[in-house]
Amino acid sequence: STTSFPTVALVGAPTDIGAGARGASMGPEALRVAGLQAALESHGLQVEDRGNLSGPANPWRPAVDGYRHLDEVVAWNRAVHDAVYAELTKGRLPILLGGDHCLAMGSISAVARHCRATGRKLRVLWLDAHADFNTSALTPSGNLHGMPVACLCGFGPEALVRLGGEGPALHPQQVRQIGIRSVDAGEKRFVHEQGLEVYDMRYIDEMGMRHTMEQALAGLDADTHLHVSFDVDFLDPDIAPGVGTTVPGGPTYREAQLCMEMIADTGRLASLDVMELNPALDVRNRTALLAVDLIESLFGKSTLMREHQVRKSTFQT
Ligand code: 4U7
Ligand code: MN
Ligand code: MN
Ligand code: MN
Repeated sequence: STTSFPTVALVGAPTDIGAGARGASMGPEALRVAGLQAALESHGLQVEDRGNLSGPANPWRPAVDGYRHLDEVVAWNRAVHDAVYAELTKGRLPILLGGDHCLAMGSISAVARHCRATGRKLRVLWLDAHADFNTSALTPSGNLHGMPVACLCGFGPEALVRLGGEGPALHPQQVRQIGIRSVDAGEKRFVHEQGLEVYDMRYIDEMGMRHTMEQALAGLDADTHLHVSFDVDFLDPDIAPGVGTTVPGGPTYREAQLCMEMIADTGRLASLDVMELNPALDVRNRTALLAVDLIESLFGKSTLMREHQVRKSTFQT
């Protein structure tokens, strides 16, 4: 059956305030130039581009007490939180165009607040080469794009942990991480201690992407809001060179397509982050074009073809 989506709202957050390389600030425009809006519209979606948020410039300073640019990261995330929350309240499906991955604190805190207000369950799929579960004590870099999952789970500075109001936005059990292949030593211990559900590249190699996604998507129901946080460095750098933190050995084009298609099949996608695209490191906007192609699949590009298949997904009962 054809999935119908609410109107999509594109929200640009042009900053690299939490990253270790400059350039993700150009991500939103590269995604627009790659034709994101027209691509989604070609599948029958209504799309409204809200333009770009604004916030402090990147002062490019060293870490203080384990954080780089904490005040600026807080300011940007407040802007993202307010914008994403406003779109959810209006019944829109927000797509955050990053920007570095620290901004997922703003978007996911808004999604969690919306789910609390509407009594819905929340599941977060974290597609990334990295676990992004560092704290100020564990981080080797001080870069806040390596800490958003920890902060969302309550392990971080007050101003970031409380972006969406009282208490942490997420419980670790609401998160599924896919594609992980670079985790720092202390971060790895903390991931295990907190019981995050991680489908790393070894798991995907052994079990395949289909089984991986069946596991990661198990248990979704009609009351579940599914949020996808897509760090473009999830993808193998051979197909996606335009990111600041490449790690070899990521999902291939076909594996990434299947991942997106199986998410689309659930019919539960309700918000999305597209993060860490760095046009300064890209080759003729190739990575942005690939991201647009994959986002199309996330919104059901291949649904027509799938209707001729007999495969039945385990989560559709
Ligand atoms: B991204 C790193 F040390 N773990 O914390 C860190 F390897 O949003 C990288 O996933 C973080 O791209 C990468 O600085 C953050 C590093
Ligand atoms: Mn990453
Ligand atoms: Mn990330
Ligand atoms: Mn990165």
